[in-house]
Amino acid sequence: MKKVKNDIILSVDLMDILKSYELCEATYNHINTIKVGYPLTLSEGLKSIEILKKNFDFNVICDYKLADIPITNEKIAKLTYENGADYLIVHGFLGADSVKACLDVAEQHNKDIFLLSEMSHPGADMFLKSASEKITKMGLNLGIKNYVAPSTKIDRLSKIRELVGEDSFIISPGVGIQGGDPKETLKYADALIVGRSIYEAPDPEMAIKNIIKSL
Ligand code: OMP
Repeated sequence: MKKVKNDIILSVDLMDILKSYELCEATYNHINTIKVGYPLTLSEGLKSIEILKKNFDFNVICDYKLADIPITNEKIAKLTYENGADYLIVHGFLGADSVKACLDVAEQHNKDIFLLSEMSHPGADMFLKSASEKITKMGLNLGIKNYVAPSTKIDRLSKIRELVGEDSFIISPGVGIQGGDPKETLKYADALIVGRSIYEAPDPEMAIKNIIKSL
């Protein structure tokens, strides 16, 4: 993963390209990486990736949490990279062949993926938690260097760090509104994913500055 400025990835989960553009305009001095996903691209199309990437020179992580059979994952990954995404978030519970399909497409485009090891919401404890260490080890066997792990469950985040080692890059969602603590999270993660605490704030630039100050 390329260096994430100020260790903050802005999650642009708005459903309007103009509002997303304004959000990026207000915050781009403080960040170099954004995450977009279904909310924006289903509303405004895949072209939203290039619009934000080109105008602000961002690295873009596309969050589709890919979870399908290999051939379908392959098609979605191809479309996403062709439309400007630098990274794609991929679910691991589908197994090695589905993840490998994404990795292969990433390599063909000189891009990369993030493997979702475990999730930040309470419901993830029902099924995903018991599989997350196996998923992470599968990722390591596939040579994956980038992982997503939750800031809301520091014990799980630290376990995943222990598994992947210091050479891997972990990005961590769930700080702020979901309850995770930014400073504590960065003891184990390389960067924070932050959405509503910034884009729902009355002054997004002030909100991002305050998070940076608190780290
Ligand atoms: P906020 O809770 O508004 O900061 O947004 C968090 C962002 O991270 C959203 O885009 C979520 O879809 C995403 N996310 C999680 O919240 N939890 C996870 O376990 C994984 C993700 C993700 O893969 O980005």
